[in-house]
Amino acid sequence: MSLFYKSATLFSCFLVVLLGVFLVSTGFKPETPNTEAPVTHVVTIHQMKFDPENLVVKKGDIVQWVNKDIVPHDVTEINKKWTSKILEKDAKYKKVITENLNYFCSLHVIMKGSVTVKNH
Ligand SMILES: [Cu+2]
Repeated sequence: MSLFYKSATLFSCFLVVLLGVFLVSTGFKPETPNTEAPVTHVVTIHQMKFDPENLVVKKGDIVQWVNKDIVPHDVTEINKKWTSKILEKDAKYKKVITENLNYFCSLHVIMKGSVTVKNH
């Protein structure tokens, strides 16, 4: 093997390593779909309020309502498309959020909340 050939091979190896380092440093991940694991957001119901009242989530995230009042509440879609069961103290209700949501408590109609889907 000539000296030229040897150094050319060595140089190619060096380029491959350099490319690897470059790709890693730029955060390149082959065939990684642009999805993140869903996050669970907790809305606490206390003192006759949903807290936080207005929540921003990513599509596919989960919202879990927890009733911390001593009186029962529920979570009802604003147009009554669906409702949770009545939530006694410490009861929980979970929902996967795929679109914007406005809701209220059908037992105390002044209690309202919203979930906004944002994908950035
Ligand atoms: Cu209520």
